[in-house]
Amino acid sequence: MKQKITIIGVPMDLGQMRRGVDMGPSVIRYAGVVERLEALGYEVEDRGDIQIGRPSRLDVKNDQNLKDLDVVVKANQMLADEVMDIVSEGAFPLILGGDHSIAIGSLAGTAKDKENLGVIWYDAHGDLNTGETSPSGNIHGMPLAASIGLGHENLTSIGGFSPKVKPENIVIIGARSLDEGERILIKERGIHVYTMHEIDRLGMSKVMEEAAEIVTKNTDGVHLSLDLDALDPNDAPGVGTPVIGGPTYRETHLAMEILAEKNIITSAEFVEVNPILDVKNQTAEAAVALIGSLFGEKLL
Ligand code: 4U7
Ligand code: MN
Ligand code: MN
Ligand code: MN
Repeated sequence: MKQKITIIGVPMDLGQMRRGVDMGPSVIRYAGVVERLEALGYEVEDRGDIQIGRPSRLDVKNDQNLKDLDVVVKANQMLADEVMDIVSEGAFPLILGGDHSIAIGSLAGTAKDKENLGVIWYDAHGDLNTGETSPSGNIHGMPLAASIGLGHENLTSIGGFSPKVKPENIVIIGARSLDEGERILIKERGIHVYTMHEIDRLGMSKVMEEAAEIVTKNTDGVHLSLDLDALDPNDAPGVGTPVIGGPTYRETHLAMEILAEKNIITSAEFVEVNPILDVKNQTAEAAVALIGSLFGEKLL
């Protein structure tokens, strides 16, 4: 029997400044995610959305260059608890964002009972900033750093343990916008990164083969964190921080198909879809099509 898939939505937009990404879970549902998975023969439970609080004023930085920290922390704690519960039921957690700050809670929930979680971070960015290195103070640029134990304690301690993942078990794919502090960290900690240069040179197929090998070496599960801004903005225009020159819709499908073939992913999140910036729900529809491929949909 196929593993049950449990969906949880996280309508979070406080990790960055473009309003609208809180509607991500909703538009991904409208694009037919449940129906798509059911058509593949899965039992799907949709638990609805985590309740996100509102700060009295938006985008206010604290003295450590972190915007809306308290509300982001609270939502992530709730998400972590929810994901732990889904995992304990034996279901596959499929998390719909929301901005990428929610990966802190996703990883807290999925890493809880694992010795070594592997992570595929499919993103135009590294998301390895801390309050000290961030040029923006936006927490959606910090979740991967927080998950390896770096940054504000309220972020690193979500779920009650830290770190969630070891740097050597992480592979970033699609990077083309890295800040100075992130570059230093990548080198210091030995994080594996396939930038657009390697994707162009090796091709997506080889990149995914290598990435799959890295994240399954000595690990007991693999989380896929897919930021829709990883895709070229021509194929995914509905994102708050687009960067030209990304992998295409087709290349990203291939990436998902290879992950499906290898059957290594144990939890996944699709984040940063912003319908206000989208063109006819194209980005949400891309997310749903990619989810289909990740769960084994084939053309023939
Ligand atoms: B996303 C940025 F400076 N690095 O920290 C920052 F370029 O989750 C962007 O990948 C972060 O979309 C993008 O603000 C975060 C910036
Ligand atoms: Mn990004
Ligand atoms: Mn991101
Ligand atoms: Mn983004």
